[in-house]
Amino acid sequence: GQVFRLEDYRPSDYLIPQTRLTVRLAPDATTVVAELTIERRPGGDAAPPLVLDGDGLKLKRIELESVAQPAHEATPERLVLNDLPATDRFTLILETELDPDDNKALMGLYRSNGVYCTQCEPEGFRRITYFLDRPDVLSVYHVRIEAPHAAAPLLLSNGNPVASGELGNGWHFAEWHDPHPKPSYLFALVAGDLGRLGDSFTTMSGREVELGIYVEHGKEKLAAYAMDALKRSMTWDEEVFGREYDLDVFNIVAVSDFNMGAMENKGLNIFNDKYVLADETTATDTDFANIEAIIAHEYFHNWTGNRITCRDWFQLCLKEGLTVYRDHEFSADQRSRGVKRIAEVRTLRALQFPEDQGPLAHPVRPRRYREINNFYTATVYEKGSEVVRMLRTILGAAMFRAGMDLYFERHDGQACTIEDFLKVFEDVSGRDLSQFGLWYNQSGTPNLTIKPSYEAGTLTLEIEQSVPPTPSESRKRAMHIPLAFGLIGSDGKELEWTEVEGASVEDGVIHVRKRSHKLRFHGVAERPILSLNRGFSAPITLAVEQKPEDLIFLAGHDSDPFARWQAFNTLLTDSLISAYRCVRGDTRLRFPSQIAQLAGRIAADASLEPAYRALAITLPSETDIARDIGKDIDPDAIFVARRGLSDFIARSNHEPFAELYRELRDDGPFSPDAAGAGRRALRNVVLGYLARIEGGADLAGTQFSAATNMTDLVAALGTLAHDHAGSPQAEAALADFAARHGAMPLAMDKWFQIQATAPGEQALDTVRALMRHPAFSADNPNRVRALLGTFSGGNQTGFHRADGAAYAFFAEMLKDIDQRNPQLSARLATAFRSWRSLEPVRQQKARQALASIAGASDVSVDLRDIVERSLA
Ligand code: DPP
Ligand code: ZN
Repeated sequence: GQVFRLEDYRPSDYLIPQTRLTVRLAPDATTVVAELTIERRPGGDAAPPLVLDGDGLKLKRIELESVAQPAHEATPERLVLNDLPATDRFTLILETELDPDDNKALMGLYRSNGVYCTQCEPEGFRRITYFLDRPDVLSVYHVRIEAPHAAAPLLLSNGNPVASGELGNGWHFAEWHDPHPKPSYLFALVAGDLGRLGDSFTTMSGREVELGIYVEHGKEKLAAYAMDALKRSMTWDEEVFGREYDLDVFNIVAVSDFNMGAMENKGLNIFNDKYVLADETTATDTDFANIEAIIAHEYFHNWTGNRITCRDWFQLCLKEGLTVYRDHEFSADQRSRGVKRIAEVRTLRALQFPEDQGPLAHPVRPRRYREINNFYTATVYEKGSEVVRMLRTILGAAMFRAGMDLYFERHDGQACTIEDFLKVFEDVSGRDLSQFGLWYNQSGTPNLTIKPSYEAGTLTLEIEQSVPPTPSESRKRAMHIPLAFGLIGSDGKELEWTEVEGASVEDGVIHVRKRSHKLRFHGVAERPILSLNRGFSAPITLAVEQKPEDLIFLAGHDSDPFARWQAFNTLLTDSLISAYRCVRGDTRLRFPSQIAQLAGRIAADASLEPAYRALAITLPSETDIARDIGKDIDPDAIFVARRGLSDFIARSNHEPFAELYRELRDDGPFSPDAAGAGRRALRNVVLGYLARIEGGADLAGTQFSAATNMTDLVAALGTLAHDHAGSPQAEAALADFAARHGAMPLAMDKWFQIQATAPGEQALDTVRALMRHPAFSADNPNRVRALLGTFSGGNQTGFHRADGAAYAFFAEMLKDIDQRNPQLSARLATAFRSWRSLEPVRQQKARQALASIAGASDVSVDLRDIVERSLA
């Protein structure tokens, strides 16, 4: 396939300042008339051909400056006009015909549950009409939608509504005008019969904005939390970034078939319904938190993405990394900052670190791609956010805000690059950020090795940085790593120093810029305990010689919540890895009793937030452990080791945990807020431990029967199905859940997920059987992700069974899904990304499965790209 390269960028020869669309909707024959005002780019070549992008299009009619059928070449993929008017500006009219019902790729215009909707990012608009479908071509859109009134009383597009009326024969129309020039990927259209939850918002300058969230009839109440999150997001962006909304209406539509989480189309966000619909009986606390974050994320794109967009798709992180950073900050302000940060780091390590450490590694700003859809990755999003966070750490809050203000002022209405973004911060601060810029351009997770020593009032830190080689980048340059730290004395207080040499240290941050530093802190009163990478100030791995006593001390005393959590997590990881070695070496498992005592102390420490305590005593996942071991992985041995530690902690804390479980019972009314969620989280982690000891199945069964919210219900169900699989309690609970929630697909996803992640090799048969369940659909991305996605990504012993049967099955499923939805199959295929870190037998089986996809003839560019890069 074709490879696109960053260095090949050049501006388009033509611009399209205005786009008028008339869309006449019918399920299998929708017509789109596009009236494009086209201009030669000032200063461009004399009369280059006009080449418009298409994807599977059928051209029905073409008219150039009122001349019908001008000379042209049209294929489904391209429209070329060589003879163009001599004028600088001309009008091209194109009519295309689409089949929304046949569109299972969910890109372009399609129908989901009877609702017409669009998804155009990154290259879906070219499935609607021929266009310069690239983000640096900004156009003002005027859209007219026509449809039968009965099937589609609701007609929405971007911008403000300007006209509507009846057409006779039961048809009607609506016209929308979006005054803000935008790239085609932000175009959206929705038509259907939906219910509405309405509200309004007064902006900081006193403008009234009408807010609407559209959902299936009867589900309006389930949008209340999303609406609340939207209003809080609008206020927050005004207060924290000075950004105000800029249209008269802001609409959100929830659809049930959607490849992504949501899409930030100007004034008309389209959402996967999983991230809109919630009440306590259908959604977990995690769902509520995700809804809050994604509503905010898409809303924040209005400035970081829409008003200022990307010059080309290599710059995707310009809008995504920055907007993730903004939604993280929002959630931190709405909830608990410390807890939020720990959760972010866990996600980064679970999703981005394996990407950076495997064959799919790429820089935050990639330099080449075959399929841009495959670059909506944890590296672009989550690491991209970490880079913005580091920038703020380096510059300080005030300078960072000044840079953002300049960014909005200087680049409003433009399509920009990462260089433009970095330049505003250089300009406001006078600093040179060229070394910092490597974070965008160099892939791989940097490692810092730190050797501390203390003598006569001087603390010496020998710091070495290295960035491991990644595909097509064997040699790396030294990076600027801001390492937040503290020196802690034996009384738990921060120690001072009088002088420091060997690197610049300011505001509690060591600026590591060279491959090696020898850092000396003078005038330190006693041997300090080192608290390093506080708040996870840099997305790196750390290797520090630190005694277990020091980690125990930090786990009990560090004032930085992340570092405190990290200390205990390191202790847990270390003992899990030693246990894993015992399992593989056939020696008896042993765990230090201090770990169990500390877990008990943290769980019961009322001075700490329950949400923090829950995170602290949650064991690293099997995937976390595999990542930290790094090579020759035997997932079965990891399972045994982890279960061993879990049982050990549970038995050592039986009484206090039982007591805590009783104490945390929630009798009051449900609230999805951080405090309520935190109590439930702690209680359910404790349930997970108690379930491992005698009477555990009854305890979980009782919680299942008594639960009044989805969080407690699925926690109990998961415990039963995983720890007491096949027990009467587990069977009864699974049946009961399906009976109660069979009609609510989003709830059934949880039921699929729990069964798909039940440990052990029988999970494959379970998954096969569930694919025939009436609630399952191989066309719906949420269903597929709930069953096949969680099986491959979240069931280490099931997916990686030693005979390779699950790999072979999964490869067949990918080829099948790929026939309809390449984006989905390609995303699922990333489950193989760490195959080389498996032990040799599994490695061989995984390679065979990948090769069977690579060898198939009718594989999409999307899936082929992932598979071939994985095998390379
Ligand atoms: N919908 C995706 C997001 O908001 C792509 N823009 O991140
Ligand atoms: Zn985004």
